[in-house]
Amino acid sequence: MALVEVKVPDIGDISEVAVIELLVKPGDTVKAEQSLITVESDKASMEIPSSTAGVVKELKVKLGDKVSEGSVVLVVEAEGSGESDAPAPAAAPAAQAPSPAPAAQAEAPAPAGAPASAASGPVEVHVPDIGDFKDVAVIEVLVKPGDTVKVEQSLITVESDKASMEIPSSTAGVVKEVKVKLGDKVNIGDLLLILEGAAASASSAAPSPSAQTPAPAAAAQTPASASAAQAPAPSPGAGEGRGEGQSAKGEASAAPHDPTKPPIGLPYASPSVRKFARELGVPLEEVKGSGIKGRITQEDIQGFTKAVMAGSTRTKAQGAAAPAAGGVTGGGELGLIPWPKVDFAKFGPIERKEMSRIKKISGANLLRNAVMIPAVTNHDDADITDLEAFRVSTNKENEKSGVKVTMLAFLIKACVSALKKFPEFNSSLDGDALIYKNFWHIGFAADTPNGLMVPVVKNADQKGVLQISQEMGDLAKKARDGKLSPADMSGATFTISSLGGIGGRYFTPIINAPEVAILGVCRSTTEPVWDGKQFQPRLMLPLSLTWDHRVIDGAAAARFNAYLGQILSDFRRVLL
Ligand code: CAO
Repeated sequence: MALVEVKVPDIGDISEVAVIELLVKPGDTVKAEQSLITVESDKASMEIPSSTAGVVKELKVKLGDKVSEGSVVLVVEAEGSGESDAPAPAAAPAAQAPSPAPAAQAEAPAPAGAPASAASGPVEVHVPDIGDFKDVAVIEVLVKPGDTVKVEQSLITVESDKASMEIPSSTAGVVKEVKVKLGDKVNIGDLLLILEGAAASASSAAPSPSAQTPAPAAAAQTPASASAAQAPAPSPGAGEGRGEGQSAKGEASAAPHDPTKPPIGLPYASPSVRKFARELGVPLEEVKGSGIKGRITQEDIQGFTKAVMAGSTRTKAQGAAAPAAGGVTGGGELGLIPWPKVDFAKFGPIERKEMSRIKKISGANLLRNAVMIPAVTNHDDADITDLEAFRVSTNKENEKSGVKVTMLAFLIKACVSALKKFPEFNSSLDGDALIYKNFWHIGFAADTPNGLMVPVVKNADQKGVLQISQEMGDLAKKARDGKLSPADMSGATFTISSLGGIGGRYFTPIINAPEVAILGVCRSTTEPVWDGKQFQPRLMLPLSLTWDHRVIDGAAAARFNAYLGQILSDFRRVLL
């Protein structure tokens, strides 16, 4: 098997572009031309394809790295075992290389019908030279008849399977007729629209023929604010964003997008992710990106879709049509004042560190759950004196088995019993209905170096305390090693968050939607408890039950806690 280095091919006039997505990992089998990474300049994003089929042995780049033509992306064990038929990476065919704005294009001749330098009559606006792109699909039409457009204002967004870009106007004027529609395939020179009262601002600044020529690369090196003699460039971002004011409605007041600035308006996403979102009908602008600079990844689209399907998120269109599950509309409608922006460096030295991916994802979920669930917490205490004695003796007896029983395993079993007695605690909201689940999968919060994770003990009702302890130990280890699979973390019907091993008295855990309740447990302490005649030293376990007030009321929560306390004080009740 020959190891082949796959390098960044000729990507036109672009160097030092940031890696914003890794699309493969070691062990993956890749085909020739399969996209390996997505890179992004301030003009466009594009996927870098593999020149070779094989198995990925090593990734040579990481998120945020800057790459240029010739940079090694990864090492592939080439199919065909290193024989000479394995294409050498350096020979990556240019055709595979997305090159949205090759430098050579800067001097490209004006496309047929390039705008007149100054005109008041109708002027045709054509697709400028867009490099290697042929038959690219129109994915957005950003103006309509009657709109006033400025020079360099984006008119349409086009997309190939490797990159997307906005096509700017070479001329200012009022749109008389748009000659393309969504889904059309366009090429250099194709007629885009007809402008009236057009007067190319280029004319006043530089009457040279090249100045009137839409030349992507030339302008790509020049801020939009520079002289209009610079021909307009296909602007950034590959359709990732529109300049402020450059709305799809094409308001007359629209300011041309400044390509030196990150696009505002539409979100960042690679062409394949945008395509994926379109296929699923996901409104990209409503998806929160978890990638670099808030870039939307395929996982974000999948997560958004799952959340919409589960009823925990609504698209704006859905929000306008009907109330969300449980009658709450989107969090974006809270009308809150903006988050305070403080320059902390003014007050002392600071250090900025990116949060872990897990923290970002769990943070977004926690925020939604905290904001959208009318949650209340009931605190109570359970007498676990006898249970603790039983646990200690069980552990002594089982010393050799290697399985250590902790209080949490008993709590899981006790909670199953309480959930069976109070089934609404084991339910989920579905619009105006409740889904009662006839299975008891208990999630438990596990503290890991990367953040909080919630593995799930499935079918806890069918398992003994020893088996639950064993499974919990395995799952907690997997969590700490970062090896939990999505299946390990899904399906919970109720969650327990135990801080008993750490300390504290009571806390208010946040419900793990779409569940409707969560039990928080803190450290047990020996306390004097009045038995009617005298104070007895009893081991008391603090319980904090948070519940969704749309589903559960305070009386039910108090009963749940009381029942749980009874079981924990005399575990034989589990058998009843
Ligand atoms: N009272 C007193 N002692 C307790 C206790 C309690 N309620 N619960 C556990 N302990 C003791 C255990 O008996 C053990 O003592 P020994 O080492 O002397 O035997 C010690 O605390 C450590 O227990 P543990 O934490 O390893 O085991 P666990 O089964 O209680 O918990 C796990 C496992 C994975 C849940 C835990 O390690 C963890 O990650 N807890 C943090 C959960 C968390 O972060 N919740 C907050 C979520 S909101 O941000």
